[in-house]
Amino acid sequence: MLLQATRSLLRLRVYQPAKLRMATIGSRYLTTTGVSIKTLSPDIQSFVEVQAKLCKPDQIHVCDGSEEESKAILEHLMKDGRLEKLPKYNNCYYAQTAPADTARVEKQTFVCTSKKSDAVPDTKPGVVSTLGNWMDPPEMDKQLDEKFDGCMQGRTMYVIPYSMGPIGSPLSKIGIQLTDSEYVVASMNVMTRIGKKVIDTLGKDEFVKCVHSVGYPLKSGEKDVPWPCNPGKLAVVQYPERNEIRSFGSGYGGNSLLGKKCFALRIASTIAKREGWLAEHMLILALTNPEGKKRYIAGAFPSACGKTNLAMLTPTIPGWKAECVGDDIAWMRFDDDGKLRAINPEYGFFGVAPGTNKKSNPNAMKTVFHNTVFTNTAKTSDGGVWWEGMEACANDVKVTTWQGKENWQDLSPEERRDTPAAHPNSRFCAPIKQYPLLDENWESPDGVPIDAIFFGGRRPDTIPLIYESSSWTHGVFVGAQMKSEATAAAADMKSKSVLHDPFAMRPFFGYSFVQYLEHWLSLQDRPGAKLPKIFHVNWFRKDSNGKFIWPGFGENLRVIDWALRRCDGEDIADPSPLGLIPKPGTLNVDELSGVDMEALFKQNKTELEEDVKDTQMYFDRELPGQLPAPLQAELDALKDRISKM
Ligand code: GTP
Ligand code: SPV
Ligand code: MN
Repeated sequence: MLLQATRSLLRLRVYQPAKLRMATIGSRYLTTTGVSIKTLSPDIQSFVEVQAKLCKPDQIHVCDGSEEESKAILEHLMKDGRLEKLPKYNNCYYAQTAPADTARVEKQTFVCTSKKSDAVPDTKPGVVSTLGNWMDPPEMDKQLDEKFDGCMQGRTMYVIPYSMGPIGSPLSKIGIQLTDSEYVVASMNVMTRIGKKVIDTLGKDEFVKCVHSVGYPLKSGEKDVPWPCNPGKLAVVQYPERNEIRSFGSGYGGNSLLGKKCFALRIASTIAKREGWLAEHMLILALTNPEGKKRYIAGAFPSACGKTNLAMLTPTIPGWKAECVGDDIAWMRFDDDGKLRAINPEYGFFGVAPGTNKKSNPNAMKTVFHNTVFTNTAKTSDGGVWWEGMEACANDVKVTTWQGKENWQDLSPEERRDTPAAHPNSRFCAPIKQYPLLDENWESPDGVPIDAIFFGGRRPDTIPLIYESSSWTHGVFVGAQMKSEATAAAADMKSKSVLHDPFAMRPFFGYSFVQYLEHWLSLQDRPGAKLPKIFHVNWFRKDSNGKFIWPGFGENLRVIDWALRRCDGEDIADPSPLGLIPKPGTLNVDELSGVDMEALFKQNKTELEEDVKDTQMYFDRELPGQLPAPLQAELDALKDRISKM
């Protein structure tokens, strides 16, 4: 035992705070650093002990969330060569993942409930659901126990207490993530509120148990690899009935930052259904018009379809103000007045880098060049980063790709197009507090009142720039039939194919889509509920040359302006087969030239017929006989409207 302890001490690579302690974990003595394990609640202590016994880390560190700790973690990552400091910016770092670990992996993501139909709808015989993967909890436990057995050998187990939502807010929820990745600790420190202050508010509250391992144990003396991971054994598993998450084999993004999609969407959506609220894949934005009227909107677009960019919008119509509340996730509850109020449970941006520049998203460019970790972007010889769509580098600057290939700038234009310098899912991880235009209520424990919800996706054809749903039920139908081109945000989805992605939640449902639809529909039965209006937008329609017709980004405000005027009851909408669209001349296109508005609003009968046929087939395959009747009625009504075109 003494030998073990001495070995642990010798291996101690994390910073050595004044207090080094020993704790008995199972039959072993382990060095522990940071906050004393003994000060944690008995429930947390036993959670840590059980997992440490299984994962067999060399030592344990309980995060206190201090500056000093954060610095030490970054130092550690740099010493291991896993992070590189970027001298061009202020306190920014660069990381490269393994080529096999660059995005979420949907096929290996599971929701484990005792009854299968609680996790995924019953599909037509022979059809594999695209709405999530289910496994019986004991079977999954068996598989995971084998994977996790000894998986942290040679590494430190970090215990991260974190709050989703402002610490102490009645709307917030607490998680404890165990991880063997310092990169994950550094990222969680940006994306969530972590540390001792969270523990202090914990009391007897329940917490979500999160265990994460890169799945790459080190034998004694074995040298670590640059980016440890284990893609062959990857599994991202949610147990909603136990408030538990177990993730193995990946160290990047939503696979490993468990507060984000795993907790704030998959687990939280099940809690939300139980408690009568919503946990959604939505941005939250405050907009103030030139008359000074302020409204909040929420928007659900699938991964890499424009949430962060809309959340950071820079108005192009004079007199407007746009302030950010959140860019990815909204937790929404009704208040006593029946108003739906949203909080952003996160504390940072984990944003897509490519496409971001001073014109498309000046506010992101003001936010990300201090205290930020960049992952899988390209790196430049002047100590900075670069990605496709960013302003060109100076002529003498050399570009190294996300895979470490040097002198990318010397490739031919064709080669550069075929082998992008930055991975398309490369991201910045930056504290939200650095955003220059945060809404004054961004951290309000009561949340902000939502007046309109926008659904949308990447639709190169068929779908107009905007249409409005005619009722809450129609709005739920609009969310249910959402489709979008696949993007690089998921590793295993074929890019450019148009997939169904209802409510932008396909990869993030924590419970069956059928029950989810029923839950959404039921909100209108709430006495006194003042429901937001629901719109569908499409920034991504293309012309015959494959070019986006709509300029997008800041210009999207023009579309939202129309929607908000609809919220004010203005008579500016005409019926159309899909829904209400702007009466001619009511969408503000002042100072905007060269945009084919007709092409943006065109509804083509053949295209729409194909589209509804596909939607009907989708429901028949994925949830035969289970689509709530009001939604089938909406689909039938839409078919009827199209047939009359
Ligand atoms: P996740 O973080 O994966 O959930 O993605 P997101 O929904 O936040 O998407 P994001 O705003 O990061 O945008 C993804 C990509 O779409 C980026 O390359 C953007 O530059 C691009 N994009 C965003 N908004 C627009 C738009 O209005 N028009 C066009 N053409 N591209 C856009
Ligand atoms: C998404 O894919 O929607 C993301 C990135 O926001 S990740 O956190 O990896 O899920
Ligand atoms: Mn985003």
